[in-house]
Amino acid sequence: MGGGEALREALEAARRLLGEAERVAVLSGAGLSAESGVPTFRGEGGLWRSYRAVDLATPQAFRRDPVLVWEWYAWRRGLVGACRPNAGHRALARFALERPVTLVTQNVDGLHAVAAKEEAGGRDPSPALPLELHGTLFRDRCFRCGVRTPAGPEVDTSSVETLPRCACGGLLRPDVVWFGESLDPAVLRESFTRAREADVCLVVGTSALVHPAASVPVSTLEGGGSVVEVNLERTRFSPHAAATVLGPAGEILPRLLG
Ligand code: BJW
Ligand code: ZN
Repeated sequence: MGGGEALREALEAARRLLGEAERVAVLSGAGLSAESGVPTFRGEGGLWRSYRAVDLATPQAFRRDPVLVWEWYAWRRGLVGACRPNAGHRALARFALERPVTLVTQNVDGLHAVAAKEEAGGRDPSPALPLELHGTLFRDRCFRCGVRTPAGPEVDTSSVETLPRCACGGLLRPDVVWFGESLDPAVLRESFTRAREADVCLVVGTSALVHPAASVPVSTLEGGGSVVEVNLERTRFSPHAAATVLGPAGEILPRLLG
């Protein structure tokens, strides 16, 4: 079977499953934003190819060297802040505005929300706003008391004294979830409940290696639903998917959901 024919068949199977589904959950990962210019974590050009996660994305790293960690996040805020949603985000936003869909994302880039607002026009964008499992780059949280605040102006990373601080005196940090940290229990509970109730979980652009996020589609399977996957390559989840559509999310999603 040629590549073109395999793609058509997978797309057709996926479209049929989504067409028959009453409720849909979506789990997105970094691959969805790759075509917007946001770097992924693993694989070619991925952030973890050039940077060590333990030096940057753990509470221990922040305790050891908050300036280094903030330098990395200030750089990423600049990079991601200049990116725009792509056709994949837009297709998902339209889909969620029209159907009973819950978007769950591991991404911290805020691009689902930008697409939701743009696609909603004057309507209420909330059905297309995602549950953000790993938080967001564009909010701060106190490393001492946990209070959340909108991200301030550009962070001055010249020394620990110039880093942003909470009213309690503690250092602020980006409100993302680092390795070894718990995910927000309310967001986690809601994500798993919605996934379990879904007839189909659409898994887009994630290597499905990081837990507990990677277990969201497992919950759909446990609830009797099926999984449709969109990725450039097969993942460890592919053997459990009813359909795996191989290709760039920005091209596949509009065809799948249009
Ligand atoms: C495209 C594409 C295109 C590219 N179109 N596709 C159970 C088992 C084993 C380990 C654990 C476990 N439970 C907990 C753990 C430990 C740990 C973990 O999972 N480790 C594994 C790596 C082994 N988990 C945690 O620590 C979590 N906390 C937790 O569970 O707390 C309780 C606890 C604590 C301690 C011990 C036990 C329990 C927290 C995880 C936090 C993850 N944080 C990060 C950083 C966020 C902040 C930041 O951005 O700086 O989140 S890591 C990074 O990985 C980021 C992502 O959200 C996450 C997932 O990555 P994603 O989205 O899958 O991206 P990639 O790059 O991996 O994949 C991209 C995919 O797209 C690829 O497949 C490409 O092919 C594809 N693609 N272009 C379509 N155009
Ligand atoms: Zn504080």
